Amino acid sequence: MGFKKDFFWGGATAANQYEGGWNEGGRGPALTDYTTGGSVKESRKVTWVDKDGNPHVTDQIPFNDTIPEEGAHYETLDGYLYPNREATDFYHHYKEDIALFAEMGFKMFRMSISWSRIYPTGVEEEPNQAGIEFYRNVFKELRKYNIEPLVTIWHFDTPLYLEETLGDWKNRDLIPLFVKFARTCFTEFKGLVKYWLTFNEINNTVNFLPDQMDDLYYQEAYQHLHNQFVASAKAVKIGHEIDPENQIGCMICGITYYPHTDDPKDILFNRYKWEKGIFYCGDVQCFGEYPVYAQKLWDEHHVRLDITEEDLKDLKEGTVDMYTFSYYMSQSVTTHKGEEETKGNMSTGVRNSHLVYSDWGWALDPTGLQYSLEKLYDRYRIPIMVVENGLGAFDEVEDGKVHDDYRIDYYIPHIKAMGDAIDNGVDLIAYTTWGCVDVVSAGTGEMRKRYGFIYVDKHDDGTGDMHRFIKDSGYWYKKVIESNGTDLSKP
Ligand code: BGP
Repeated sequence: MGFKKDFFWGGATAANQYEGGWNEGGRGPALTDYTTGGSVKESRKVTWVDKDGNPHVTDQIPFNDTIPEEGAHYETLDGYLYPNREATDFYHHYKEDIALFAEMGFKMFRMSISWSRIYPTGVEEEPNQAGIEFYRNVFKELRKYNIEPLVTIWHFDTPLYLEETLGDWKNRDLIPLFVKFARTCFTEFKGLVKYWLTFNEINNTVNFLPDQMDDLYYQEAYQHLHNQFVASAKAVKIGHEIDPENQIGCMICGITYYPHTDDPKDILFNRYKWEKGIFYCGDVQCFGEYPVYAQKLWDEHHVRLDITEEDLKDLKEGTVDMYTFSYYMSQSVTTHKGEEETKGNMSTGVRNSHLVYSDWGWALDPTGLQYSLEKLYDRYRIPIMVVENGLGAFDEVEDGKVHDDYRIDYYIPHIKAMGDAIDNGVDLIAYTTWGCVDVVSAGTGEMRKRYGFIYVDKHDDGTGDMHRFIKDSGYWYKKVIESNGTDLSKP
């Protein structure tokens, strides 16, 4: 069996981490433009001034970034670098980069559309034509090489104006604004783009929330998610009306959870982790209604959601065509105290002695990918894509080359795991590796956490001439694609 003949091999990126050109072509700012660089030890910050003009620097609170005071606004402060602004400058290098993707034989390229490039504040009546033109040129360039675009409509970048004036996604006024944006994308790029994802890693909003957060925080997080579910469902419906050929997916951050011990309490706890962290979002987006266990999750934090009859109808009518997810790690979870916790950005859970951890504390676990693929396909029975997977690592340039064997060693068992899942019946149709070209890290804002098959000369201090070249892993991936996943041998 193995990979299907028309399997989509490729790579993935996101506008806020890759595109740059933050203040060009009529683009409006997004919150990521006011988020500083950080590291595995030092969290990223957002910078802002209060109504009296006093500067503030606060830790970025993922998925709830509204500034705490009325009259405050995000501001650039001296002494800080804002790496997402220029990122690795796809804006000015897209032709070169797409030619490199083509050289590696990509069949699919995942990217996102920056909302504020199409609607600079989010509230304009008419879209920014220069923004539309930019993406149209990109899609035409991809088509020139027969590379299928896979487009994420929202990848962590709401226009700043909406963050400051409406308070982000906990305000349901964002729903019609997003729907307008999505409609514009479906209309303008009809015939150029067929595969779409509505919200990137939509489950992050609650999956990474510690249980000890207060009830208000949970109330806002679940409302935020509900508003995104409705926005996504409406977009799916409109996308199908505009072009029945469109295939539209959800996108879930796919962590594989394991019970750390055989204590039945851990087995049950693990099941709850899957429900809250992974299934809650997939169930709503694939089945069109809230699962039975949702009430329990809300009750745990006294959450009372604003859900209208119309919302329930929208959710039913806007179910997705594909299930897609990112996969970087598994996590072992336990109810027992005193176990050694893993230390890494975005990761919680306890150390699994069977696994090796990346320099950023992520548990490397290809078997976990097979486990998730089989479990998720069995639940949803719709085509499935792995739209992010990869190794963030320190790369050294030697004589204009990067010998990144460690990255090849990472990919080989992950690709084998996908092949095994396919052999066991999973309808896997695409694999787009994360950060196929070096991009700014979402979690830490670093450049030195590199994932790419393509190296970009850009560094944490903002220096670098942006020249690009293919690393050893990129030449290896080319062979993998040519052989449709049958030749994984190392050079
Ligand atoms: C996912 C995001 C991506 C990406 C990736 C790697 O959560 O969808 O945007 O960045 O993780 O994470 P990081 O960049 O923190 O290494």
